[in-house]
Amino acid sequence: MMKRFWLEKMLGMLGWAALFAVAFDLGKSWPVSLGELQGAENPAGEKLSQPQSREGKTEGQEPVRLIFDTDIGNDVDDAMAMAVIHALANRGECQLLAVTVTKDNPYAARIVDLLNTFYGRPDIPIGVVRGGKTPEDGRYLRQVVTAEDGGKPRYPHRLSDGRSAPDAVQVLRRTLAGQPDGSVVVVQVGFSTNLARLLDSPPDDISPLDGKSLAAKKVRLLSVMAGAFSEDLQKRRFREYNVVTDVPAAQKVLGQWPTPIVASGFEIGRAILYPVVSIRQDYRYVSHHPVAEAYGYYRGLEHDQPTFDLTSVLYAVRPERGYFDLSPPGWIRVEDDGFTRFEPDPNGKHRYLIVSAEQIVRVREALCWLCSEPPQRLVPQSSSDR
Ligand SMILES: [Ca+2]
Repeated sequence: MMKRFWLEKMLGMLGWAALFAVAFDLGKSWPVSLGELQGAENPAGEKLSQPQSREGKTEGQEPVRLIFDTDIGNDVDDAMAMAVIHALANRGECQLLAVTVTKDNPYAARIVDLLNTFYGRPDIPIGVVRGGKTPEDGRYLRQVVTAEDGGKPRYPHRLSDGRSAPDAVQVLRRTLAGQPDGSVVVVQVGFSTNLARLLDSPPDDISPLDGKSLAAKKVRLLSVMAGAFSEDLQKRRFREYNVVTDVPAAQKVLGQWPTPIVASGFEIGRAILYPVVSIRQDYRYVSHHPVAEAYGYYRGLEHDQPTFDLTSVLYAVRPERGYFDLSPPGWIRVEDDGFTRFEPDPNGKHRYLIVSAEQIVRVREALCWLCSEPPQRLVPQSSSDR
C-alpha cells in the first residue's frame, strides 16, 4: 500500500514537471491556458492552431451534439461504442444529448444508465422502444446490470426498471426540439425502429413540427451502422442484421430520412477487429469494469471483436481525420428481404464508409485508446476495490 502511495506521488510530480517543461518551452510563464497553447508556436516554429474547416471556421470549438440510438445487449460493440462516446465527451469533442434504445428488454436501458453513471454522466435522458424487436436478455445485460459485491450493486445506477423509462420517440422529439437548427448528429447502431417512428410522429406539445420536419430542421447527419456494400458481400447477397431485424423501419429511414446519411457497412467493422489483449490489459484501472465484463460474457477473453458500432461513432465525431474514405454520393436502397443495394447518384444524400489497410491500423489503435479511456472521476466500487 505504501509503495503504491509513493509511486503515485512520484508519477504525479513527474506529470507536473512535464507540464512546466511545456510551459517554459513555449516561452510563456505559468499558467498557460489551453487556448494560448492552441494559438502558440511550438519550438520548431509550427503553429499549434486548430485545423480549419472548409467554411474557414475553426473546428473543435463546439462539441458534436450527439444522440445515440442503440440495440445494446445484442452484441457488445454497442457498450464499447458508448465507452468511446464518453471518452470523446471527456475531451470536449462531443456532447451526449440522449440515448434511445431499440432492444425491447428492460435491462438494455439499465445498462445504458449504468454506463452513463460509470462514466460520470448519470443525468443523460434515456428513451426506450415499446413493442420493439429482440426482447430476449442476450449474453451480458442481466449479468452486468445485476452484479453484486457484498450485497451491494457492483455498478450503481438509478434506473431500477427499464420499462419505467420514457418512450424513445418522446425523448428524440424533446431532445431535437431543444437544440439549435442543423446541429445534431444522430448515431443509429441498431434497428431503425425508433427513427422510423420519429419520422411518423405527428406535431405534439413538444414541437409543432411533425417528426420528418423536426429531423430536417435539427439533424445535420445520420451516421448508421447498417447494410453491406463490399463487392464480396454484394455478390453473396449478404443481409445485414440491423436491417434484417426490422426491414420496414430500415426501408422507411433509408427511404425518407431528410438529411445526409453515412453508413458503416458490415465489411467495415468486420475488417477492423478490436484486439482482445486491450480488454485484458487496458481496463485494469478499476477492479470491475462494466465494458470489459460485458465483453467477457459476450465474446470471451480469447477473441477479438468486430468494431461495427464504434466506427459509426468515430466517423460521426471525427469525420475529417482521414480515418475513413467515403463512397461517392448515391442512395442506399433496402429490398424487402433486407438486402441493401447502393445506387450512385450525384444528387444522392447517402454515402458509405471505405477503409484502406493503413486506415484499418489507425482506426484500430484510436479505438483502443478511446474505448479504454478512464472516466474523469471514478465512482467508488464496493468492497473489492484495489
Ligand atoms: Ca448494435
